[in-house]
Amino acid sequence: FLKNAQTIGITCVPFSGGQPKGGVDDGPVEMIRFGLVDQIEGMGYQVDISEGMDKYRTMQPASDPAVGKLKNARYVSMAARRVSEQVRAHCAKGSLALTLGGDHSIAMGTLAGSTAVYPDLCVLWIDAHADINTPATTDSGNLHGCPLSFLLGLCEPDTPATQVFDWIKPCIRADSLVYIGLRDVDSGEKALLRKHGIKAFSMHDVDRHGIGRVVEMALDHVNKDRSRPVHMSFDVDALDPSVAPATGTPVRGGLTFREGHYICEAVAETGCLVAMDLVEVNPALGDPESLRQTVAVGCSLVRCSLGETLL
Ligand code: B3U
Ligand code: MN
Ligand code: MN
Repeated sequence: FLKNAQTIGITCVPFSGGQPKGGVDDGPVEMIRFGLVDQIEGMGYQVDISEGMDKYRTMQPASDPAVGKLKNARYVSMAARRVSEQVRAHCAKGSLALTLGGDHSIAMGTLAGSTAVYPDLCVLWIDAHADINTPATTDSGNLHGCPLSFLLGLCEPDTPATQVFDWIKPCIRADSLVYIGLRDVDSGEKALLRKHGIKAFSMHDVDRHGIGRVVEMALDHVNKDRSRPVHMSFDVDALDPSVAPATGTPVRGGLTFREGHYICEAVAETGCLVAMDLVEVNPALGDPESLRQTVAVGCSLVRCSLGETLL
């Protein structure tokens, strides 16, 4: 694959069906309104935005009864499928696929799309949560807590849930995924991480080793010689709520402003980034200053991932 893409292919996904709080579907429009496109063009990239802001909202089925415990399963599946086609098309053109969410369930689509073009890519999942619940282990039934179980092929086979998501084929190997930032992981998820030997750097590890060492160890685990394409899925709730307050499920004790940016800078330095998701910015939560701060930090993480602060 070609390192350092010159075009950024943006997919805006105003979608909130993977969790119960409205407002996260306004994440993309707020980041664009904040000037993200101009900022990226100002860095010397071409920007290719595929479509408008209202597509996903209009896809909600009239009736979407629970599938087992899963809420809005048909809606999430249809939206993610559309996302996968957009991301796949960007990657196929050699653009870096940047997806602005939306809740994290859309990563079912972004990773299905990116891995279709780059089957050998590795995944950095930056999050307070592990998002690896299966349809059986989820307590909440919120699909933003489940995308990785579908992508890794960990769901219980032949259930109504796997039928709704039958278009998702297992596309990520357990040893190609690494987490940074975890601090709120369900017991069923911990069992899955152990069972499949999935590498995870929690906030405890960040405290112990420092972010520099953690990112180096994370990249060494999935991308030893920095030759594989990287898809980074960045949930803004990985950051401490003092840094990114406007998000649906804030958890205390998160990454500092610099730790979050350091991850993005180190990934930019590899030149291997082919896809990035920036998700769970919810402009409806908190006061106007919380909103401004969270949107600003989201845009700044994106720019750093594209190399802004490298000298
Ligand atoms: N693990 C819980 C909570 C959660 C996951 N992702 C977020 N919250 N943002 C769940 O609902 O699966
Ligand atoms: Mn997440
Ligand atoms: Mn999260």
